[in-house]
Amino acid sequence: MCEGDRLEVTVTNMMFLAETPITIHWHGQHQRGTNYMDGVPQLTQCYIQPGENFTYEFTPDPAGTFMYHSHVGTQIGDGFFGSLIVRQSQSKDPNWNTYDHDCDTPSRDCEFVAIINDWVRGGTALDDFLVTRYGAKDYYMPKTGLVNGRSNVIESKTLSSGDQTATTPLEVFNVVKGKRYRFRLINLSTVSCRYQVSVDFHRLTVIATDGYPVRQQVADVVTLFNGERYDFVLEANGDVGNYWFKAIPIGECNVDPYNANAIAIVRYQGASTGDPPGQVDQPLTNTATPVNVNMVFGNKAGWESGMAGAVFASQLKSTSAMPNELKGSPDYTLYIPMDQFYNDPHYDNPELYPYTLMSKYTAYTAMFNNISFTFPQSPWLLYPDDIKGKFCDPSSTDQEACYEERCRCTQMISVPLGATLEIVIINEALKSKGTKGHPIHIHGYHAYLVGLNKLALKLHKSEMKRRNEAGEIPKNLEDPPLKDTVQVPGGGYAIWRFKADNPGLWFFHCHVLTHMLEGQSLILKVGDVSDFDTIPNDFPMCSKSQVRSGSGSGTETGPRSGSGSESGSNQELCASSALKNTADAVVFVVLVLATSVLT
Ligand SMILES: [Cu+2]
Repeated sequence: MCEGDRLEVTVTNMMFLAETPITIHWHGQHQRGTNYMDGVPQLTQCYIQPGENFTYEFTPDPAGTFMYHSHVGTQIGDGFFGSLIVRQSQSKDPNWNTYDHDCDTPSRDCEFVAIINDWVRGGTALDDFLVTRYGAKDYYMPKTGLVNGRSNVIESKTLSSGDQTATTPLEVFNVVKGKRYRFRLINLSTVSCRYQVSVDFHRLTVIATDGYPVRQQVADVVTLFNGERYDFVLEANGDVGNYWFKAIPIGECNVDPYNANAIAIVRYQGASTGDPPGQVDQPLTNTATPVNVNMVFGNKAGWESGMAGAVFASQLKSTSAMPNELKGSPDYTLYIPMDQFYNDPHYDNPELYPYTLMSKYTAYTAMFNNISFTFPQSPWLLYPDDIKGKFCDPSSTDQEACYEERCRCTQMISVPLGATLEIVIINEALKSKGTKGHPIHIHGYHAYLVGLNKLALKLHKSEMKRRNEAGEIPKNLEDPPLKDTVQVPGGGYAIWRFKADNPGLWFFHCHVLTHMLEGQSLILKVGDVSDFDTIPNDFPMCSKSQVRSGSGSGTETGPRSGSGSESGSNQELCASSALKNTADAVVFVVLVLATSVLT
């Protein structure tokens, strides 16, 4: 769709058999004025129960590469997602001239979307999740990666037939020699699958991340962590032929014998329809020192730990300067430490977790501020009076005690509307095995990534605070990139700056779904309840009789459910790829009505 269009999507939950509720989040969209359309269950809306409808309506902002996905459980792992591409006019896109716009055949608009994800073998219902995550890891780990829902080996998700596989034709990106193509990469993995993307013997010019443009950065490999997007331009300047598009996982998706490679084909016009030559397990490049944009940090501290060619996310440059009001001392600096413990006694209580497969103290529990998040009993945005005082923050918990025993509560951090913020996310890695990084996602905002580094194998919050207050942390306060998701390395930090000018309740969480579910989440409350967006009168409350139903009651534009098709006269011009179901397990029906406005 185009910038300025209105998006209206009616979701019908038809998962009667699974009795599973759903919601949809529009990842990276600011929802300014429409906090209640953000799709976080038990925070901004009620669950959409089987048989119920919900209509999301908002004007997408900002423009760029985004996606929609379920925000319930690990439903993303079943393919409950799609891309949301918001295009911009020539005058507004600083990188407009880096790619072509006249690819008449076979790709009309010289653009491709590539959603990359891990195909998690285990079921994604909570029971299966617990058993497989904490008991039968072999079953749980992905052995397959997908590009737009396709792979040459897709394993069955059924427990009883775990060895069965299916194949699909691979995704093919058809190009014409001499043209320049914009690729929009999205990582929607469930577990901690970081993907290194390359196209054999082609260089990639990175032009945007998380929807926002950056100055051109040439790369041979682009790494994406869960929830991230990178846009690059591929110039079809090779010999006519077929080339592998490779998304090679690192981390827990690439531990022998698990290898969730995700592959596709870049095919030149005039080439055969066969597979490209060569192996798919490592990038092939003509460059002596390959450049890896957003490369994962190694086990040593610092940027200089033997990683030639690494360009970290914080080293990308925005195409516009950071506002002056964010360059000075911020009104508030929030230090948010995180870690993963494995000492939760709850997991060994058979009344709470009746799974004999789980052995003692094997369960990781991810958290912020040593607190595992629990969802409120009802969506606070809709029922602010119901649950006053039922929140916690670091000051209301014994932080030292929480290092030893798991603390669980509905963590909320409040900041005044309009304040300038610096959020220092610290991956302490004090107790976690290894030094796993975490991709942290913020709702409602993009923030300037002014700093990112790995300082040590372990990094206590107090040490990070001391260094930051002493001015020892290098920062780009001129033109840092805007991000909504950032990978924070183990023993390292990421520093975000932004103005808290979007009031409401915004989820802030790790985008590794298993970590999010364990409690690596919190609520950022911006402003007071009186500052929040007014909830429409017909907004569904958590009572079945009040939920807006498929009959069209309470709607102002007529019935919205059920057809499963797109409509709107501008679809062909602009919005045809705005909503693209990319996996075969999508289980809902959408009706999209997109209308262009005068621009
Ligand atoms: Cu995490």
